[in-house]
Amino acid sequence: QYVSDFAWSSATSAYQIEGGWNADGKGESIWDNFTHAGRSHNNETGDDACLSYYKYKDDVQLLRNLSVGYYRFSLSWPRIIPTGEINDGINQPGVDYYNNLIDELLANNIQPMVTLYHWDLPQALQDKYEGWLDQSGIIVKAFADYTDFCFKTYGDRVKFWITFNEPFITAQLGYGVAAFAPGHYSPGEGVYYAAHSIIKSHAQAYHIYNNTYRESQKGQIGITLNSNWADPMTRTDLEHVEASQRNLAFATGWFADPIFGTGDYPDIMRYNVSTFYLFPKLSKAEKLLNKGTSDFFGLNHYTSHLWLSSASTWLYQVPWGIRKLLIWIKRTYGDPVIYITENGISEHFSDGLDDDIRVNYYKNYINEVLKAIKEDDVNVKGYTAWSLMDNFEWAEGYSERFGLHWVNFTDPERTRIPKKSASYYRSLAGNHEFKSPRERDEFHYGTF
Ligand code: PNW
Repeated sequence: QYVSDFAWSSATSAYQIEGGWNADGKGESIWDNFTHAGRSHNNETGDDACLSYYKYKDDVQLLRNLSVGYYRFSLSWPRIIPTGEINDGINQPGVDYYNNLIDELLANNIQPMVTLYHWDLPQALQDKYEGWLDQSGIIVKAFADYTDFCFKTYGDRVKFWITFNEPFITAQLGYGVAAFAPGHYSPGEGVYYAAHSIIKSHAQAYHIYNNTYRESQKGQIGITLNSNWADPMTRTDLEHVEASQRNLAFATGWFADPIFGTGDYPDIMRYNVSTFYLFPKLSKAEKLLNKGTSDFFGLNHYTSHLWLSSASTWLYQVPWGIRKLLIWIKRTYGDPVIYITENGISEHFSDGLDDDIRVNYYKNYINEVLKAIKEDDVNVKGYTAWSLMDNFEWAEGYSERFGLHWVNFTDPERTRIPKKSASYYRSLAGNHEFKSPRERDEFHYGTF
């Protein structure tokens, strides 16, 4: 009675941990530009962050001590290709940094799970083409060339690729309300065009891998979507049930329907949006290109609407929400393989090593994942704790800590210390599989 081959993992992203923002020929990213303009909390930046550009070997030892078999990290596009366009040249020291990290992981028996785009677009692509707003095809081509280079360079050792992390957040926060880089304000219209070129870019990268590299490299490639569970206030009132469905379609279906479903945007979204704004169309050929372009459903899940809170204004603790969401994904998208690529909770900057809140969060959420696997037959193959260590939390700067390891940001060495949650997580991952006994189902899952 256990789930074997379960992938236990922990995650970070390049801009949030690396530092070395202009080291050894790295190009500027939209997050360098955004934070240097003072647009994050307290004028904080990722210029140094956790200094993982220099301390990656220490990070690998943290992972080893957690007993995880996988590490999810991201590649910084401008560290590899400074202007974003491959014809302008690559940056060899940046390429080597990831070669070294990957080799160090494998030498320690940890498999890399590599995200190709975790929000740090080369600034030059934003300046020249308006980044993801570009509809001419240039941005899609630039991303395709970059991913092709990565498959060619790292694919002999990397067997798990994620094209985009949370395109919803890029579109809405980056090009909608301007809370994230590049800080472009265009809610209601720009957001749909940004999403449009991201979906096309994802599909291109998938096909490049599929056609050119899959056979020899034998890896898998997919996308990671963020999704909150939207619980209807009552199940007996159709209006509330429909509101919940609408929320899931706008937040998750926006990307999941094109990639895991019909190839096209959800109808309900097109009808609602096109009443007020221009809503981009996917041609018949594009729909075919989108459909089925992910070997797994990468899921980042933190919260549901709306219960116990945390240090992040948007994050409420609702363990059973993850189980309902997993069941919804299974039913809506034809029972895909699911990897949970992020789950976790924040504390305040002043909080320390006794992170009981995080221990409880992981205990309760992972227990619900276990129920989804055992009771509901959801095909979950892996679980990833966000984050390996405290890091630069985007617009919130260093004010929120998500780490299993505590980082001393006033120490030039950025010392990392395991929190209570690190030993708790180790106790789960160290078994390499789920062995806990079944728990009885206390909820009723009949209505969606
Ligand atoms: C995700 N929201 O971001 C990202 O993938 C991580 O880089 C990040 O550190 C982590 O979750 C914790 O925030 C999100 O406002 C950022 O709803 C903001 C939101 C959701 C996810």
